[in-house]
Amino acid sequence: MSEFEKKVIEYKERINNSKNSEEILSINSEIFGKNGIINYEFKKLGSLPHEEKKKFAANINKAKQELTDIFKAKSIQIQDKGIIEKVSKEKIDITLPEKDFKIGKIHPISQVIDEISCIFSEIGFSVEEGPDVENDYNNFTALNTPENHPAKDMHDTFYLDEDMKTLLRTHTSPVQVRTMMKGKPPFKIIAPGRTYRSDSDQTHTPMFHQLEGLHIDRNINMGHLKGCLNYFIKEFFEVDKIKMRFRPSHFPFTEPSAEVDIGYRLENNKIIIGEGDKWLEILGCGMVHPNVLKNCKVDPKKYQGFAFGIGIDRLAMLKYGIKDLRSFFDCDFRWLNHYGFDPLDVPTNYRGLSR
Ligand code: 2NM
Repeated sequence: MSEFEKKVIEYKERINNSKNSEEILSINSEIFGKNGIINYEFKKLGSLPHEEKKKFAANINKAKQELTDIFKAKSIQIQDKGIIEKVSKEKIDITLPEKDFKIGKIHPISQVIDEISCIFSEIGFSVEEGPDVENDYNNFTALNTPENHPAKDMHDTFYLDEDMKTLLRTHTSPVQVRTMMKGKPPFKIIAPGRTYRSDSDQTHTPMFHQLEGLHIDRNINMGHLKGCLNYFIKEFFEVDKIKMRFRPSHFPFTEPSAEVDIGYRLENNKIIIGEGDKWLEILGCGMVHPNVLKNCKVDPKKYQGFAFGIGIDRLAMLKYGIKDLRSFFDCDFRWLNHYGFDPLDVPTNYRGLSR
């Protein structure tokens, strides 16, 4: 056996016994590198007699191929081992109990928005959203609000620039404006979301939540509005029958306009909705003003419809017996743990909205 053949056997063994990629790479350069044994052997070719050259070269190439194959196989083996080791280190035992396990809760306002969306989706309304930062046109002008209207006053509206063109929306109506502008009638949407007014006391927070609805089609009238609201209030309070009354009112964007009261009574200081002789104001509504339709590129000669606006926070307080409006925004974990909802218990109509 030649010196070269002995070396080849030795290297095969060393490759097979190598433990990691650094080791195998250094062996690789000892074999195939510039000063490696393969090159060293090939250099001897020049001094050999012609008839021996072919056999000698073939012998080197055979060894080279064998070493290459072993090297490749061993490399893959080392790589796989590395992956297996890494994965087994990263493995977590999901059957072990978590030490500091805290379950999150859904905020009552989010819960109520989900409930309301669910109720209206059942009768064909879809949910639309828009930005909190609005322009003066979408928030006021398009909605038929005159330039001198008190709502536009600095005391009520948070303006974000000096020329009073950019503001925090004071209601979600700009969402309806955007919806009408970008689409074609009929429209049947609700728009829940955050709204802002410069007002802060026991019953007002500067950020609050509103839900507005809009139904525009060829022959929509106040009968449809009454039926829709009657259905909504019954579903929301999860009662079979409710008392409801419409009082004439005024909004720039509707004509005629009304405020809606629902009947209730008190039992041990708890509000019972649907019976009794007390009245609670819960929402504003009306038939969308023709000027609003015109401003939103809807032809008032062909289309008409109703709109309504509800304060979500007060509705949530009523339904879930929350006494202080400001507690909604205190971010007190103990409060949320008590009043919040199970994240996996999503409201649905068929199995009940709230449990
Ligand atoms: C209310 C009361 C009455 C209302 C009107 C519109 C729009 F964009 F269609 F003109 N959206 N919402 C509306 C009508 C809101 O809130 C008390």
